[in-house]
Amino acid sequence: MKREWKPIKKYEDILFEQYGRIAKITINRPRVYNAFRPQTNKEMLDAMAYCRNASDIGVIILTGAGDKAFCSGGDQNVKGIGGYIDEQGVPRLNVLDLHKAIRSIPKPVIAMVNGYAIGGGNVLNVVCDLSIASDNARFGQTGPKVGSFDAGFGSSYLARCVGQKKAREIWFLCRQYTAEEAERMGMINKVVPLDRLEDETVEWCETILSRSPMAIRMIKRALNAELDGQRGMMEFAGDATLMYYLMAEAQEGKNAFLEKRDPNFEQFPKFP
Ligand code: S0N
Repeated sequence: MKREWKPIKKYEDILFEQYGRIAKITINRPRVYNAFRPQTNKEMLDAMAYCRNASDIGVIILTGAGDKAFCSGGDQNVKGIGGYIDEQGVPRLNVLDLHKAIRSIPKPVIAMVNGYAIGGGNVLNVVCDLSIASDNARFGQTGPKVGSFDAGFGSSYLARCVGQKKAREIWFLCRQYTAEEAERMGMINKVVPLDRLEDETVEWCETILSRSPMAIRMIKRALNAELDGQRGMMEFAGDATLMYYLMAEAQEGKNAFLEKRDPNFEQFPKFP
């Protein structure tokens, strides 16, 4: 089905569009197989911040332009001493900020993998909450071959998904895996023919959108907290506070203070 994606904001390296309550971020650098440079990550971070604040957006799709690549990782043309060189000449690894944003946003992020997901491109796939791939997709890490590695979520969360032995194989050997292999090992959720990729992904989005947003939010937080340590607990706890603020019990405390009276917490039930 042909959908009319409405542009949200114009950028240089990405497309940022919306269809109903679904946002789509497309890395639009097909000439380099959608490799990212600091500018690309800066723009994706800006789009993610928009999605976080927009109450009419409930789920985000991350994909690449064309039918060759989802993302081929860091743009080797701008790799310099200390990182990927931005337009001011500063070396950056700001893709790590994007990883944090994907994990932190309290809405599901789905990787729609339409071709190669290699190096930092596969890390992006791994970091997303869910991954749906076309049957032409290929997955792999290249770090130890091209002078790089991701010892962050690209290792730890990958190992949670595929197991320690497989994660070590993926990183030590730097092989490529087919979409079917990636699905079997738990690196992605589903494989579909390329011409079904967007339909399938939008169907998953619509199912998620029909579910309770607070329940989805809390489950994402809980699943993250297990790996994310104190930061994960902080985000989980922040949402527990949000839920408490929504209760009459919390409002009674604030109202009593403003009305200069003692709070009446007796009225609230003590659950077993
Ligand atoms: C994707 C591959 C396998 C496709 O092979 P194929 O089909 O033979 O096409 P090519 O002719 O090789 O490529 C087509 C054109 O695209 C350009 N290109 C491809 N990838 C890149 C890239 N990453 N940077 C720049 N250009 C790229 C080709 O040059 C070619 O253009 P022309 O025709 O003009 O020559 C194959 O292309 C491939 O293997 N690509 C390299 C993939 C790779 O090694 N990527 C990893 C790079 N490193 C990282 O991603 C590290 C990420 C990082 O910064 C990081 C660091 C710390 C912590 C976390 C991270 C993180 O991101 O996770």
